[in-house]
Amino acid sequence: RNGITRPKGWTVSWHSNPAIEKHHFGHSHPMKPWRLTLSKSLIMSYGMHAAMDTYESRVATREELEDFHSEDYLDFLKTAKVALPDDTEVMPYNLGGSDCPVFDGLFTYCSMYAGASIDAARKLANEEADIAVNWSGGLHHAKKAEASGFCYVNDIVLAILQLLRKMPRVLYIDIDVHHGDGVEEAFWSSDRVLTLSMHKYDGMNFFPGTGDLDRTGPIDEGNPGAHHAINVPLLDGIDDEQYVWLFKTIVGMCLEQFRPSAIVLQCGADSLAGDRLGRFNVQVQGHGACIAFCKSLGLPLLLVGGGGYTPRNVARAWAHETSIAIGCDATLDPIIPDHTPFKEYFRYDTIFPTLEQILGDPRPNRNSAKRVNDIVQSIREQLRMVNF
Ligand code: ZL4
Ligand code: CA
Ligand code: ZN
Repeated sequence: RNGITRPKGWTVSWHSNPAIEKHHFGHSHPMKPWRLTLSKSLIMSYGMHAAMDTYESRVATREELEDFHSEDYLDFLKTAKVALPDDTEVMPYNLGGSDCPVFDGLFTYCSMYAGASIDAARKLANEEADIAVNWSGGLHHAKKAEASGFCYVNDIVLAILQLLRKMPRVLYIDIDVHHGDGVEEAFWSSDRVLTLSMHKYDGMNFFPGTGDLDRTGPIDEGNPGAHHAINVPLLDGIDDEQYVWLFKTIVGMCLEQFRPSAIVLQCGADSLAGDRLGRFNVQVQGHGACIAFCKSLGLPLLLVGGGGYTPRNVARAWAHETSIAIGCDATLDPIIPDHTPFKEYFRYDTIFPTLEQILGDPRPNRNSAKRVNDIVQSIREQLRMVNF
């Protein structure tokens, strides 16, 4: 127990900062940066930090943020006055409503999770790490000049831009239950980034309302980005078997046609069963199998967080996935260590809490075998138009 050692010749860089975790979005807001503290405490009580290169996240510079975001938006974000969320009088740039409140320390929060993703990407680009991890990142809805869905600065876009300085092609994969619209839009007209998002899609009834199967990129044939957006619209209750099969099949096809030089994987934990906002039945095992599959491809891999609104489930998934990145998952004791802080928190689920057993009401699976096969068939045809 606790004897986790660093595998020889294998480097995982881990980027975190307690300063990020102390921010509050406001009373009963689903996004709780504190879930990062819970995840970190689990990771550290297993002793996993000893097997990684650990870095303290720093704030991204103004210049780094301007790689994607507009100057006027950054000015407003930096100086916006803290205000109680008011959905009837949202400020410019979609700030100040209930989804994207302006809270104390907002700009520091955003700059820091972005700085962490940028540093993580540079570790990979400079070949100083095989896998880089930033669980505080993954804020995939943020636009060039607009906050959206709990996201203010798009750390993923900034990280991919760092990778593209050194590498020809990047595959972006998004297993958050929501559509990764901000990242998709940022690289909409590029053939150097293939974006793939799996998500619940129910028209305008589920945020952000985009991501149907036919959303494949710009429709003008001459546009380099044509066919370079892949969307996997799913219905409620999808289980591990269907989810992991879809993931491996589609990612496998992307690899063949696109030959990426690196993979950025957004590991939003709101696709897990029992999530406060999500509607899927994915377990920690299934979620982790996606991360393990990406690791097995042997490409530089950036893992970022994202959604996840049942904190104890988020902590379980990201601790498990950190162990997969290190390669110590097989030897990890499934019983959550007795000495872990917040142990009582995990006892809401069971008296002998484990890493993989999450609480979540089973939801009826609305995804038929035919539907799942039709999705793969359609994407197979789309990918025929993608050539590296
Ligand atoms: C809340 O309880 O669908 C915000 C947001 C705040 C506290 C009290 C305010 C009560 C659920 C959500 C009023 C809340 C009204 N509080 C929220 C169209 C909407 C307009 C806002 O995982 N109302 C907007 C965004 C999504 C909408 C999901 C996922 C991010 C990510 C990456 C973003 N927005 C309807 C909702 C609450 C709240 C309770 C909420 N907001 C649930 N879903 C949304 O992809 C990190
Ligand atoms: Ca997604
Ligand atoms: Zn989400």
